[in-house]
Parts: sequence; C-alpha cells; structure tokens
Amino acid sequence: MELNFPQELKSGIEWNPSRERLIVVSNRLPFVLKRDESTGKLIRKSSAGGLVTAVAPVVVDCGGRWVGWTGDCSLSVDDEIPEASEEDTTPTAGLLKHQVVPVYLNQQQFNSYYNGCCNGTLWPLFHSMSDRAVYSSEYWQDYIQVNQLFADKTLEAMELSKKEGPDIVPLIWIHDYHLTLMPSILRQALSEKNSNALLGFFLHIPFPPWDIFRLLPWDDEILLGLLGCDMIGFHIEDYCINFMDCCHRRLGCRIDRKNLLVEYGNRLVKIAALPIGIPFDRFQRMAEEAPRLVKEKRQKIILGVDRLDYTKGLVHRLKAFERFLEKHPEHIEKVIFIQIAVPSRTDVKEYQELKEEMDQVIGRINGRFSTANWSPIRYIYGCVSQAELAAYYRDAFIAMVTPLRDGMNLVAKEFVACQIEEPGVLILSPFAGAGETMQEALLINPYKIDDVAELICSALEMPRDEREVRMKNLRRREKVNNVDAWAQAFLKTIRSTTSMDPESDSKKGSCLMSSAMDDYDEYLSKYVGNAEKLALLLDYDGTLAPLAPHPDLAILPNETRKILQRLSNCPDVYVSIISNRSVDNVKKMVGIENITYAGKNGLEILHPDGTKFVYPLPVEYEDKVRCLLRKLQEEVCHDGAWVEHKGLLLTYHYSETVMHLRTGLIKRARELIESAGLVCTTAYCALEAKPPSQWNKGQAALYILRTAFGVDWEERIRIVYAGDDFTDEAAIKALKGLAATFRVTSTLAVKTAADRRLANNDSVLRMLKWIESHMTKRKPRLTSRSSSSVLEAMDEVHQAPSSPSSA
Ligand code: ADQ
Repeated sequence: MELNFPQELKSGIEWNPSRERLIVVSNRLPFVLKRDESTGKLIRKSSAGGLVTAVAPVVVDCGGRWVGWTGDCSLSVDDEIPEASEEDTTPTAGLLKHQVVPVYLNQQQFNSYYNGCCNGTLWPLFHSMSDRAVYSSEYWQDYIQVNQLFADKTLEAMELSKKEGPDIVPLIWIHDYHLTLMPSILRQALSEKNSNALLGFFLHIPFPPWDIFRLLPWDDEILLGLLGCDMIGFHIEDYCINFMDCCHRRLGCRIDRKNLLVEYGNRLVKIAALPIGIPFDRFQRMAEEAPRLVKEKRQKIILGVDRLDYTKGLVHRLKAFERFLEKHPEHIEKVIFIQIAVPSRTDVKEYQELKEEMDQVIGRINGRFSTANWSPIRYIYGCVSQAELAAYYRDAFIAMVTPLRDGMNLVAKEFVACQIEEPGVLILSPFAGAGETMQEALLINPYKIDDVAELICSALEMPRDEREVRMKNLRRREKVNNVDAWAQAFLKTIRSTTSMDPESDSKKGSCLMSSAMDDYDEYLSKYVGNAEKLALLLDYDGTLAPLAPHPDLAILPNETRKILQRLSNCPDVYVSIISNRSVDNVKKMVGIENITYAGKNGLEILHPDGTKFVYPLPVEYEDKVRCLLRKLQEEVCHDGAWVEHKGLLLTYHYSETVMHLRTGLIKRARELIESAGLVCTTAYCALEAKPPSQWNKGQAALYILRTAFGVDWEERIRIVYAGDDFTDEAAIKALKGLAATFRVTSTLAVKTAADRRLANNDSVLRMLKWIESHMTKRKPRLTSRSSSSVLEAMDEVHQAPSSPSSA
C-alpha cells in the first residue's frame, strides 16, 4: 500500500526495501496512549518532540518498527495498540500497529529502573553532578532486567522484519541512557543465533569525563554494554573523547582518537559526533502563524523555556535576573521575565524540591520588585503547545538558555528558528552541547551570577545591526543542520561501518589495527623506558599461539617463535612462558632453550639452567584423581569430549563436541569434579580439575620473578604480562600495579583487571615487535660504571643490531 503523507513527513532517506529495515528502540513509544473514557479503548495522542518528528518518517518509509515502553504501568499484553485515527496528521500516523512493539513495565520496575537507576543515578552522574547520584544495587538489578526485556522485544521485532525478506539486515537504532546495556545483550543473542544486524546507539545527554564516570559502581558494565554496537553517536566531540577515554582507561581498549574508533575484541566500534537539530521549517512556520500572546509592547521579553530540571540552571538564572534588577533599576517596568517550565519527573524528591525552591525564589523576587502595574516574573508551570511556544520564541527579545550542563539543548535552536521579526539575542551556557556550535550567541558561565546580570543588560542594549548579524548566522546554521540532516548523518555513518571489518583490505591502511606500534609507543615506552631489565611473562594458548580444536594443533606461528628467540637472546630481556599445559609439553610446543617455562598453571617451573620447581600438591588426592579420571571417561567422554591426564591435574576437553550436547556434558563433568573434592575452573573449551590449593598463575609469576631477580625485583624490573583466559586473570590481579598487563580477548562482556586489552595473538605479536624494537634502540643505561665504561657501553650499543630485522 502506498502511504501518502505531506512532503514534510517524508524522510528523504534512500532505502533499499529488500535489504534494510530500521528498528528504533527508545524508552517510550513515539506517541502517548490514553484510554477513551466513553469507549474504554486506547487511543494515540501525539508526542511531537524533535526525535519523533525526525525518526518516525524514516521508520514509516522503510516499513520498520518502533520498540518502546507504553508509558503506562497499568497496561498489559491484553491491551491492544490502536491504529492512528483518520484525523491524525502527526509524524507517527503512518506507523501501523504491527510496526509498534510495546514493552510493558509494572509499577515496581518503573520506580526502580526509571525513577531509580535512570533518573536517580545515571542522569545526575552523566551531567557531572555526582553528589546528587544515588548508587543502589537494587535499582541496578532492575535496570539490567529492563534492558533484557527491551532486548527480547527488539529480537522479536528483528525476527518479524527478517520474515519480510531473506536478505534483510535490520538496522537497530537504540536511544539514550535508559538502554545502555541493551547493545551487548543483543550482540550476544545475535552471535548465538548466527544472525546479523547493524547496531547503533545515540546518547542524548552528555558523556562525562573519566574521573566522574569512574564513580559509578557499574562503569565497566555500561561501557561493555555500549561496545556491543557497531556505532555510537554523541552530540559533540567532547563527549566522544570522554567515552573513548573511559574505554581506554577502564577497559584497557585501544582507541584511535583521530579516526574516532574503539577496538573491542576483534571489532572496531565507530564513535561519531552528530549534533542533533530541530525541525527548523516547522518552527518557523508556526512562528509565522502564531497569534501574539503578550500584549505589553513596551516591555522587552526575557524568556526561559525548560523542563523543570536541576540541570537547566533555573534557580541560578532567576538569581542573575534578580541581581540585574538590583544593579540596573532603570530597567524596572521595561522588561518582563517569562519563565515557562514543563513539569518533569514529578514523583522524584529532587524535582519536587526544585519546584518548591522555584516558587520561593520567584515569590521573593516578585515581592521585592513588583510595582502597582508590573511584576518582573511571569511563571508558567505547565506544558505549553508548540504553537504557543513558537509565539513566545518569536516575541522574546532575549532567550536565556543557561543550563549548568546539557547534552545539546533544543530550546536554543527552537528560539532562533522562530526569530522571524525584530532580531533578539540568545544568551547561552557553554556547558550545553549547543554552546559548541552556536558561537554567535552570548556565551556565559551560568554560575557567574554577577556576569550574567551584566550580560542581560548588554543584550538589552545591543545595537540592532549586531543582533541582526548574529541571529542571521545562527538561523542559517540551524536551518541546514536540522533534525532530518541529523537522522541522515546517523544512518549514513552506521551504514559505513559495514566496511569496518578490521580484516578487510580496504581498512588495513586506516584502522586501529595497523596503528598498533604507535599505540604501544604511547603506553609502554613510558613504563619500560630505560629500565635495567624487562621480564616478559606470557601465556601460550590463545596468547602466543592461536586457539585450536585440539591442544596438539595449537602451533606457535613461525614469526612469533623467531621474535621470542631473538628476545630471549637480548641481554636486557627475560622471557617466561606460563601455560596450563604440562611443562614438558609447553617447552616442546615453543621449542626455545634458554627461557623459563611454567606448566600446569605454574605448579611446575623449569628454569633455563634445567632446575625444576614443583609445587607440592597433597598426595592423598592421587586416588581421588584416578577415580575421577575413570568416572569422567565412563560418563562424559563421548561425542568428541575427552580428558587429559596431567598427574594430579585433569583437563576435560569438549571443543570437538557439537554445541547442543555441550551444556549437558559440561554440567555433569563439573558435578563429577566437584563431588570428587577437586576445584573446577573454566578454560577455553575445557574444564580444569585440580586439588584445592592457593597456588595459581599469580603466585607462580611472583615466584619466577623472585627467583630470577631476587627479593627486591620490583625496584629494578619492568614486567609485561599477557594472557587470554580466566587462569591468567589471577596473574593479572597479582601483578596489578607492578606490571603492564594485557588481556587477550575477542568476546563480549569479558571483565578484566588488566590495564589493556589485545584483540588476538596477532596483536600480541605486534606488541613483541614493539618491545624488540624498543629494547634494541633504547639509549644505554647510566649505571654505576665509570665514565670510560659508559663509553664502552655506548660503543656496544652502536654495534648492536639497530632494527628487529637485522637481529
Ligand atoms: P531535554 O532535557 O528534554 O532533552 P531540551 O533539549 O531542552 O532538553 O528539549 C526540551 C524540549 O521540551 C524542547 O523541544 C522544548 O520545546 C520542550 N519544552 C520545554 N518546555 C516546555 C513547555 N513548558 N511546554 C512544552 N514543551 C516544552 C534531552 C537532553 C538535551 C538534548 C535533547 C535532544 O537533555 O540536552 O538536547 O534530549 O537530544
């Protein structure tokens, strides 16, 4: 069916209907549901925000879907979503009921997820108002649960979309801080189903700097959640940089600041600054048509329009206006301050307190300055129609948009769109995203009450030609960068990520993967510097050698072997390989003589001089292990699963077992291990069984360092540790603060204490290359040698191979 909408309700975006479907996910559906008193049926009421105006036509055009909460906790699955009424001409009118995927929340979920976590924790923290944030694990659990609920509904929507064509790739566009965990939940589900989709996210509020963000007890979870996306959009570059910085510092991801990329596992996530715009022409038209609301022509209007929120700086603004009246009594009766405040989050205590404070401050100012025929402040507390807003915007002489912090702020943009008559002045806070681009506004720090007061005075006195030129430029920019341009830019950017596969040839020259050497330069050169010695402690499977279906097939790449060989010959480098294989086996696989090998996760250590350390495990476990081995062989060693016997340790391998049989086998194997009184740990496609002991790779790493370098090793030695699994995490933790640690990981939701992440064993190889290059190029150390021996040392260096290839 061809849907016929007015031109302004078409998206103007080119779609390939046989390949693409847009699925938008936002906290709320793009319309409000109300119950018709007479019929008892639900009806749609418009919710004409900028986002809906821009995005709904795109969803309609491509036959996509919209997932969102119904906005009413009393509704349930029995309440059918109505079609739009025939008179409906809003942007969502073309959205048929089968395109609407409702999420139902009960009152408890709403209180805890929405009022609690979203608005009590994330909202203040993301606005850098950390003292207002509450951290409740109860709220957080509900936040996780609701994100899971949204993900389930989105998966349903994707399934429906995929049924419409075999080649359809859904493009999921998730909005805002309510849904930060959803992307990785979706990514995980997609990989389990072997299904593909493009995942994009847009954050409408600021992303705070690292030293604020880290206060959140679940900071890593939010970052990991968002990194499930192919692309993440923010309003301005500062927020992009903050986000990337947090990924780098909290998760150890490598980042490319220039191209705005975050490397996460074996994927690159595109970060983009996409400042939102407004439906400029619509606001202009409304301003042209709106009747005059304020009759007093003599008085210049100073206007504030905000949701009643503590981030918007309303009280500071009123105080600045009060100071202005104090300092400039000549303006008394000549100006009027109109503050329109829409009630917001009224069931949250902080918002109720703000309302009370507003009433008090306004009462005080009006009481102090009113005359017989004039009151300085007119306060409208309520929702005003957009047509009425347009009239206020048009007739205002000054708009005061002075938030303490704001992602973008649409009011500033709506004001300039409606300034079609006598040009006015925009006073704008630099702490709003809008302050980045709307440079012709008068920018002022809202905390500087005296300065704001003076600025009001200068704005009132600004000559017409200056007002005109400033307003003309502001309008021109907002007209071009309107909300449609924003939606198009988002879609264009996310589409471009399909060519971001790091392995694809087209990207090799430009992506993070190839800039690895510079990246290590920044991080490791400071740490390693000119230290006396560098100790490299490296895991084998999955770190140096790629993982394979059978341990015998996990072969060390030739290039890695050669570089390890050269490093082991380098006098300032000490190499040790710590593996969960037996020590003889790992030595055989690596095949280099003069290095230290640790096997069985450090229970046995073979030094280069041939001496061996074996951690004493309780011998009484011998019988238990033998008995467990028999049971495992009898019960769970079938369909490709087998058990490896390493003395007092057993490894149960299931990499060759088909997926659907694994769960049952793993469960039973774990039961057998635990009931035998052994400790069961997880490795790559394997379970490890060992007698209980405190000894792990961490203890082994410390033992190796102590043995090789003496008790005061930490003062002289720099250490690099790299490992890929759970057993390495023990070493990473033990060496925290003492070493540069790397976790090799390509899967989602891996938590690690490591300083940095590496995508795969190729990245490990690149790191080794960097180390070789650094160690061979660095300046000679000034030790306690005499000056002549320093010269000798320099001589040695000059004769030493100058590049890895010549070594
Ligand atoms: P908000 O915090 O809601 O949005 P803002 O960008 O100012 O902030 O948008 C407010 C909207 O509400 C405007 O469209 C305005 O017209 C309307 N409005 C305000 N007062 C009103 C009233 N009394 N009656 C009717 N309508 C009223 C979040 C972020 C912002 C970001 C937007 C969009 O906090 O920083 O700009 O999303 O991404």
